[in-house]
Amino acid sequence: MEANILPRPNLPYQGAVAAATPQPHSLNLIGVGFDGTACARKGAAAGPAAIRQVSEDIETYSPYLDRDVTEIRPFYDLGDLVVSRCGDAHRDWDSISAAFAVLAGAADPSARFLALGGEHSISCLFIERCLAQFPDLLLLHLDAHADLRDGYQGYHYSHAAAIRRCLDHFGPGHELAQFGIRSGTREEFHWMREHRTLHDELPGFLDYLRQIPSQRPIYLTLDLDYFDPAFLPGTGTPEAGGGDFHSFIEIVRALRGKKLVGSDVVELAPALDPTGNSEVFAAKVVRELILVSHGEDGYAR
Ligand SMILES: [Mn+2]
Repeated sequence: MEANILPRPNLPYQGAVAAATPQPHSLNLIGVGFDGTACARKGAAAGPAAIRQVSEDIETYSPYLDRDVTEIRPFYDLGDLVVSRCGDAHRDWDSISAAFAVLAGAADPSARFLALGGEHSISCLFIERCLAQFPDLLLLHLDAHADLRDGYQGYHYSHAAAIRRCLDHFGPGHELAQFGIRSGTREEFHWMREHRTLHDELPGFLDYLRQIPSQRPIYLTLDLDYFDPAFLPGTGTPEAGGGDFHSFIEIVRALRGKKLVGSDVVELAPALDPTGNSEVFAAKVVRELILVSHGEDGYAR
């Protein structure tokens, strides 16, 4: 199985222990540097390495959660999933998918993942695993885009189809809730309204999050273009009118005490922001997700 993982990261995310295999009853960070179907501007392949590197420069303590990544149970950084770059995004996707199947197949069901993208299409690998594990999984989707297209530009697993590919595996007990969406086709917006998945206002969304039973498994997929490009320009398909860091923190705080069983942070394209601010922003977002993935007892849920 180690053959499917790149050599251990020289520099794991700050506070993480480098590991070669997914660790049970623990949070496991893993990078997937794939941006093969990115339609506008590529560069998300470099996201995981940038987040790890700048994580060294931010504090381990979160004043928002009053917790410190050095004080929770050990969490792990597996490095990056091997991504072939043959130039054909279809074949590259197949290789990622096969590598993930080996990794997930060997992982104990209690192993939790926090995936670092890469483009948004990679999320469905991790979400599919959680949908299979938890018949009542709630999928939270923060994004600028609806990502409900049934494929895009010839790619079934396009990043513009990230959520649609997850819906392919939805059962009757699964639920989708979306926030931040401000771009899509008329059909996508009709679908979201018809299925009442889209939350328009932050206060209402926070109320919705707070009423989630503490034992209900939740997966959070965060496309960084959820944030306004004024704050985070380093992403492939920026969209004006987005959220700020404070809105994200309110969401994270509403998830405290909940059962977050998986998450991902995708679409950071470091080269698109020469100031370097976007990757620092993303590393801080990841810190909050690491912390909120652990219960008050310090264990991953
Ligand atoms: Mn997306």
